[in-house]
Amino acid sequence: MAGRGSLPEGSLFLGLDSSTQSLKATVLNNELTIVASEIVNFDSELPHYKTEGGVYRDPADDGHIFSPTIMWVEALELLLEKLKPKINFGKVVAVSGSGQQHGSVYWKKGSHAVLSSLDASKSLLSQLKDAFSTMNSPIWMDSSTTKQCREIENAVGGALELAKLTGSRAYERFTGPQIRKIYQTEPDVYEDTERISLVSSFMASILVGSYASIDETDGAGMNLMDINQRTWSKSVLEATAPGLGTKLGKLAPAYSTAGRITPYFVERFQFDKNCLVIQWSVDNPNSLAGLTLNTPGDLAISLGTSDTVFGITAEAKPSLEGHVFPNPVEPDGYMVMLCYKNGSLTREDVRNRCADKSWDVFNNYLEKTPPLNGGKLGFYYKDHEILPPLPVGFHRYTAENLNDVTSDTLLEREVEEFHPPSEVRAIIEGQMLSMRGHAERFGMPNPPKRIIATGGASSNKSILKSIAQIFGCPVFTVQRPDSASLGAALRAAHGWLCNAQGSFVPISCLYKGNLEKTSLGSKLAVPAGNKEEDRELLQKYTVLMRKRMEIERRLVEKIGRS
Ligand code: ADP
Ligand code: XUL
Repeated sequence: MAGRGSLPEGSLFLGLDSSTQSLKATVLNNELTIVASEIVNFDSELPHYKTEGGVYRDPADDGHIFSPTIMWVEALELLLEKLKPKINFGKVVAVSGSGQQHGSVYWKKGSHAVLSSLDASKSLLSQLKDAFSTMNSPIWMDSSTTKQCREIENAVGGALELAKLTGSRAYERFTGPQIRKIYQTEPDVYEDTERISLVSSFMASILVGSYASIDETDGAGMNLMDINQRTWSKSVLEATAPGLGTKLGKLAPAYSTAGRITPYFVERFQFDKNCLVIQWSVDNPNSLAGLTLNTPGDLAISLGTSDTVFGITAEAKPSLEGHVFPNPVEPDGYMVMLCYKNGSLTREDVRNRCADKSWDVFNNYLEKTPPLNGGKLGFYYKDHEILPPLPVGFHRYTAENLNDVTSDTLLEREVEEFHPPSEVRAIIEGQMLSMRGHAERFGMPNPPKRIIATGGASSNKSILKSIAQIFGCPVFTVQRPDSASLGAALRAAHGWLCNAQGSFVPISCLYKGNLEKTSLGSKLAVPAGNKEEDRELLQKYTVLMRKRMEIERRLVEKIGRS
């Protein structure tokens, strides 16, 4: 038995991240050093599904975006095959994971029997391909449930009431509105479903060979869980679909154990039969764990497929904007978050149109255009945006009297296009100004003590430089941009320790006083400018940010979803 905070010598902890475009793995040893990592990219390594960026977009139903459920199963098998030569699975004492939030899986009646009797001589794909009542999983990028959102909000007394109850007003991508849409438009599918999993609990279910619980943190992204009680809310369940409670099963805290790994993985991949599966949770909160975010003044910015901004808070104070989720590693704490749909894929679009499909050219343009971009403000929505709720479309403006920093009444005019280098700067500055404006409005730290950047685009130093200038604070990064799978590996260790101690143990016990010797420590990537000219620039960005928020408000009034 290990002492408090210590992990068994030679043990390994596996963290997986089932995200929009890929399935990733990070393996930590008992000193919390990364010893292996692996990735399966859905588009390029599983090309037979013909996904783009891991998803399908329905041409006949605007905003309907989904992924083939079985692709995630095949990816799991492939990832473990790729990881097999790199690590000894027999040394893995605990595995946990992270899933893209909100996505849901519909298990067909009778599937539990299939799941609990997997045959190690056959592939998972062949055994689970008929286990679902619908082959496609609605995912977080979907925005086709506005009607269902309004119905659920109205049934519980309005948007703010729903936010107070569940942590967020109704959002199209949240699982409750998605389930209601299936119940209304495909009643046979709903009827034929014995269990609804989230991406996270779905993957955990495969590993334990039984239906795993939805964890409380991921549950907060459904518009179904009472955020204070951490139980399903009866009134919202009733407003969503009949008989829903029995299809959801029980909730569980993220640090609890889902079960032991099922014999399938012991026989096929030589996992130890005592290997624990710790509850899977959701990606942004897993990143919060992986970034060891525990100071209220810190802000994290994740630049993955989605862009998110998040921090921690002691109390849940939900409002009409942003989301409140339980903190996955701190039972009494919460995290607050903002989410943008037009993240990396929309930046890639600008890169492909304006910068020869190359990040080097993109960065060169970003570096050679001056900060503030001569007052150019761009709004780039390649997909229907979440924040603000605006439809597909690009809007470009130039603010005119930017040198008058005392003026809050900048004049702007709408323009057709920017030349390529300005377009590149406009998409980066625009997103960071929006993040700063909304984070301040949501009551997140202003200015933050520091920002920790993560996600695929956080490897881009030129983008990090803009973040530091616009927020006026230093920007840190962690060893690898994939903090969600790192966080999942750390949570695997945390769950293992809680299990060994027989009760909750603070996660910091694992690394207190030792963080810099582990793979979890963050490093300064861009310092905050402290010269007079940096302060002047920050002031001008503040003026430009207010202008942007004002234009955004007008756009929402004119063309926004309601
Ligand atoms: P996910 O949220 O699906 O886990 P990732 O965090 O893996 O996504 O990020 C993937 C994205 O990272 C890609 O879509 C790509 O656009 C972006 N990316 C990778 N390298 C760079 C770079 N040097 N500059 C900007 N973006 C990058
Ligand atoms: C969060 C959200 C996205 C997904 C991406 O609410 O919708 O960040 O979690 O995987």
